[in-house]
Amino acid sequence: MVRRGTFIVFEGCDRGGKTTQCKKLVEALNKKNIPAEYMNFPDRTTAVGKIINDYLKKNIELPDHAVHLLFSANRWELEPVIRKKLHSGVSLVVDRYSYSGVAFSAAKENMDLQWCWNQEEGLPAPDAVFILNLSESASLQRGGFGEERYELTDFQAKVRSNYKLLKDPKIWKDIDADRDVESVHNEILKLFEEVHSQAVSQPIKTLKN
Ligand code: FDM
Repeated sequence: MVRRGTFIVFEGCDRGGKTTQCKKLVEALNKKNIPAEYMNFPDRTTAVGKIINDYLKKNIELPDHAVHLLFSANRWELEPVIRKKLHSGVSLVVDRYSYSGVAFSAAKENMDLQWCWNQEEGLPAPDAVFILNLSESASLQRGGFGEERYELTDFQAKVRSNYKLLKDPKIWKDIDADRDVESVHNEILKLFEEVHSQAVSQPIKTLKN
């Protein structure tokens, strides 16, 4: 019987090193002959992802609820792929997922956190969420924000507090991202091994309300 892959999600505010750490983890796992692949949300290459990209680049305007549904639809578009890969024994290292979806959308005026979360119900649940926590001072040292929508200090502060509301202690692993890349990577690798040894023999869980 093929043991299923482990589903890991990386979350956290901008500049915490999510993408670097995701890619380093995949590389390290493949070196150890553990099949693993990188995925990221939003996936801007799909039909829905192209609209999201235009929105983030400020080429188009859309109502907040509609945008939230598009980000969610982007995950639903790839839901069959996620399940198929996990069932075939491939571990997935995913750069942002439903937690970003809810934390960012609910940081806007008049957006209800529970309504945002409802759209995620039924998606595959990760075995662990690695949240890269970057302090304000370390964040300032890592340079300025880019030009995309949401890249604003006040908005990111709201996102940060929304993440705290979404924290599920059973699967949430807080990681101090102020440290150098290798130290963070070594901790992540250790955490992955603990999660992987349990997850492979369990069914894939589903996000619930
Ligand atoms: N973002 C990301 C959302 O607002 N909702 C979502 O569901 C997801 C996955 O999109 F500001 C935001 C987070 C970020 C922006 O993400 C683009 P990347 O990781 O910078 O491409």
